[in-house]
Amino acid sequence: MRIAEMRLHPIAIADGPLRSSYGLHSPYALRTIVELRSTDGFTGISETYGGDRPLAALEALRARVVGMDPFHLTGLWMDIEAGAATDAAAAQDPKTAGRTQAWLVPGENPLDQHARSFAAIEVACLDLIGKALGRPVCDLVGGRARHKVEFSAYLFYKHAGGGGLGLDTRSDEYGEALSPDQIVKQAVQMCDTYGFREIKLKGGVLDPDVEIASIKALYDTFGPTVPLRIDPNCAWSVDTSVEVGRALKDELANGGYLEDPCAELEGMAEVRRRLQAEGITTDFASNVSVTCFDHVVKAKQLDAVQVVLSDPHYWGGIRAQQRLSHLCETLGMGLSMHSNNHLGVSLMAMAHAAAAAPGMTHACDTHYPWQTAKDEVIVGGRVPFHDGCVEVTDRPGLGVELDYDQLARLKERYEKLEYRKRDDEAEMRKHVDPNWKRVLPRW
Ligand code: GKR
Ligand code: MG
Repeated sequence: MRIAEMRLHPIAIADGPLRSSYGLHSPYALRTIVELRSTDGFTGISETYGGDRPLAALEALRARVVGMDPFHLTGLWMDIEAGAATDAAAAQDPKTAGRTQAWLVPGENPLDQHARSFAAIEVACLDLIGKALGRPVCDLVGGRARHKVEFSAYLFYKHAGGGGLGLDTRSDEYGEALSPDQIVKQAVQMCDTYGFREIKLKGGVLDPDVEIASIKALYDTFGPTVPLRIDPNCAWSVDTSVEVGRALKDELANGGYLEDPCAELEGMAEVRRRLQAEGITTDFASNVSVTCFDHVVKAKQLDAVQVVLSDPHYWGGIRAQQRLSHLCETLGMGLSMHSNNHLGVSLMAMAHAAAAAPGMTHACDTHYPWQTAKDEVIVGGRVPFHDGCVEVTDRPGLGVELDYDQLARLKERYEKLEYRKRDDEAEMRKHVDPNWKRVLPRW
């Protein structure tokens, strides 16, 4: 079996005005659907980051991918990693030089572009192989540790609006959420709809006192059996992180965690040391300071992070996710999963990756509730959740197929859009504050 054809489909999916320390989400999030067709008529698919840069990076692999045997993923990784020198060159670009993930929006970091491109091809190859053999993706990497993968409610402060533009505007399912009460309302609604039993709040948006009050209100509503996490994406200084950690010592206990309170591992290590000196043992998680295997080792040495956020999209795919799981188990670290706006193809890749990773200790993040059926690209519509879980069935590959009519609509929408990269800062200036700039730390 060989890969006969690679098709790249840039798409745009409606997204609400969600806030984070990066700024404001645009009315459409950008994604790319990858389709690989084999010489014997099978098709494998994957979903990854969208816009010009990720698309160009995948395009650059076309000659290497077309003609390859989809089983030969190790050689592909070696070639792509060797080419990562080009990423390093991109890192010298004055616009991004010296900048880590703390300073760049996800999907726009040149340092992990090679891992993101490889992951997109790897997942599509595994889907292709699974479809050819009639076996689910998780079986191709040794089988599953669990049949159901648990996800968490992912709450956002947001302005009124459901995303999309003009005649394509979505209704605002969750409403505005800029206060603790509105966040609780959002949480109750999301947990009722999906059955989630763990909750994450995206912070770094409002004054830390309001965010502390939001977590306390969630704790009062859901009680100590629902683990809570807050993630300000590095918006706080070391001192502020210590104050928040102190204020939320009870609320973030019992399986919860403080995620990327401040920038860089050294900062997180200091916050951890200072809280521990007061007897506060809250776990710290990261998807900003820990984005590759080297970082895990350093995070462990500094005791800066106790829970690593995996994500097959940028850690290098489903097999890398499994290696990360083994590494975290070896180092005695917990494992959760990060997410960005995505559709059902990504959701199923995340579910298979988590199913095949024995060391998952926390429910995975997902932005899925923020997208609607109108934007789903898979046959049969949205992936169902039961009790906050996605079932990993025995259906071949990822277990989903592309709906080509939907794909065409989402591509047409992408073509009409003026922007080609995620720029939450620009969006913030357009709609909230004409002078807004992302500053770290903000508080
Ligand atoms: O969607 O705005 C967002 C999030 O802030 C996302 O970009 C982050 O990558 O979910 C992410 C996180 O946990 O940092
Ligand atoms: Mg995070």
